Amino acid sequence: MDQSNRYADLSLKEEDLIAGGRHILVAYKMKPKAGHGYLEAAAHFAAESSTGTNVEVSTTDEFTKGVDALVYLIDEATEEMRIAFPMDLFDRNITDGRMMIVSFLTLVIGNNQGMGDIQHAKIYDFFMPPRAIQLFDGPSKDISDMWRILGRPVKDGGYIAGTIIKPKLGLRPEPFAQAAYQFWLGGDFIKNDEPQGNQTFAPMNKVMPLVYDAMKRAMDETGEAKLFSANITADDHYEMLARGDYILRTFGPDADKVAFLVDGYVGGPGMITTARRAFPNQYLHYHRAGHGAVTSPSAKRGYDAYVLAKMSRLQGASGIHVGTMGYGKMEGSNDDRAIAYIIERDSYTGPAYHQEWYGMKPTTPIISGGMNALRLPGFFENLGHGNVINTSGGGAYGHIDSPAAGATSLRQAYECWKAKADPIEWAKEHPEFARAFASFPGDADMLFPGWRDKLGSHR
Ligand code: RUB
Ligand code: MG
Repeated sequence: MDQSNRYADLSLKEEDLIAGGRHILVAYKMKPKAGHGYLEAAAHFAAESSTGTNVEVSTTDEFTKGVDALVYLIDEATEEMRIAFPMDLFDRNITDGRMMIVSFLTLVIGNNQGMGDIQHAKIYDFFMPPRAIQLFDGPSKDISDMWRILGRPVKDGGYIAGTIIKPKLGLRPEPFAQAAYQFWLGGDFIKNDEPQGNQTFAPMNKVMPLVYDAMKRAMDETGEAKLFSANITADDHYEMLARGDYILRTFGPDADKVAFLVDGYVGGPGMITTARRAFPNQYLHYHRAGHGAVTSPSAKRGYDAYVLAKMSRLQGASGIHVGTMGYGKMEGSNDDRAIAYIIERDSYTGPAYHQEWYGMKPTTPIISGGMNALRLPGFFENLGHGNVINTSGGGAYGHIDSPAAGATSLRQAYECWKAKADPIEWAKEHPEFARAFASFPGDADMLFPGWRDKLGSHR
C-alpha cells in the first residue's frame, strides 16, 4: 500500500520545521529493497516509526493524523531521507513530565530496523528543538568539576591524564590496587576497565578499600588530588545503586573524587539514567563497548557514533568515549572531531543539522583505545585542544620503566603539543617521554622515522 500521500510531504521546508520548534528531525541514509519505490518505502518507514502500520486501520481519527511522522526530504541517489517527528509522539515520564531517550530510540530506530521493504537505514544526525533540550536531564557534573578537584582553572583546565587498569581481567585485589597506586604517582585519573566489577577473584568489597588506600597514599606522595572511575554497570537497577552506595561509602571523605562508569551501549539508556538520577553528584562516565555493531562505517543500520555521543549528552553523561580519531587502535578518522564538538560546545553544526544546546552542560570527550604518549601530540593537533580525559591503558602499563613513568610521559606529551615543540627535541629534555619511544618502537618508527639516531643517548 502506498502511504506517501499521508506520511510524506516534500513541500515542507526544513527551516520552517526548525523555526516551528514542534518537531524532532532525523536524517537517515536509507535504501529500499529492490522493487520498492523510494518514496513509497520512505513513507512506510515513517508510518512504522510513528502512527501507522502496513494497512489502514479503522481506529485512526483526525487527531492521529496530526501526529504522523512525515518524510520531508528524499534523494534516492545519495540515499538521503529526512523525517520530521512531532514532539507529541514521544513518551514522557509520569513522575516529572521529562523526555526519555528510550522512547526516541523506539520510534526513530525501532521497528523500522527490521522492515521487509527496507534494505538498510542508518541515522547520521538528528535535531532537537529547544523544548526537547529543556526536557532531557543533561549532565549534572562535567569536566569543570574534575578540574576544580584537581586544583586547576575551571575553564580550559587542560588535559586529564588517565589510564585503565590493565590487564583487563585477572588481577586480584592487591595487585590491582598496586597498579592503581603506580599510575597515580604520575597521572590524574584511573578507570576500571569495563569488564571489571565484582569477579570472584577480585570482589568489589576487597578491591575498593584497597584502591581508596592507594589513592590516599598517592595523594600524600604527590600532593595532588586523584580521580577514580568505578564501574557500577549491572543488569539490575538495585544492584547498580548498591554498588554506587558501597563505593561512595568506601571512599568516604574523598567520594567527590569518584566517577561512576556505566557501559551504556550494552546496558541501554535506563542504566545511564539510573546513574544520572541516583548519583547526581558524581561524574557519569559513559563507556560504549559494543557500539561498533551499529556505529561502524561498515554497518549500514543503526546510527553513527556522532548520534550516540549526541544522545549521551541529552541523557546526562558527564563524559563519553569518542574514539581516537584515527590516532589509536580503534576504528575512526580525523573527521571524527565532530563527535567531540557536538558534545562539548554550546552550538555546533553537524553533518545535517545545526544544534543549539541553550547552556546544557557539556559532555567530555574521553579519548581511549591504543593511545600512548607518542600518539597524543598529533591527536591534540587534529582536535585543536586538549580539554579531554584520555585513558591510555597499554600506553601507561606498557611503558618499559613503570606505570608512573608511563603516566608522566602522557602529561609530557600534552605539554609538548602545548609548547608547539618538536617531539624529538622535547624528548631530549623529558626522559619519560623519551622512553616512550623505546616502549612503543612500532609507533615510534611509524610516527618519527629515524628517531633512534635523532634521540641518540636520550633513549
Ligand atoms: C582501551 C580500553 C577501552 C577502549 C574502548 O584500552 O580499554 O575500553 O578504548 O574504545 P587501551 P572506545 O588503552 O589499552 O587500548 O574508547 O573507542 O569506546
Ligand atoms: Mg576497555
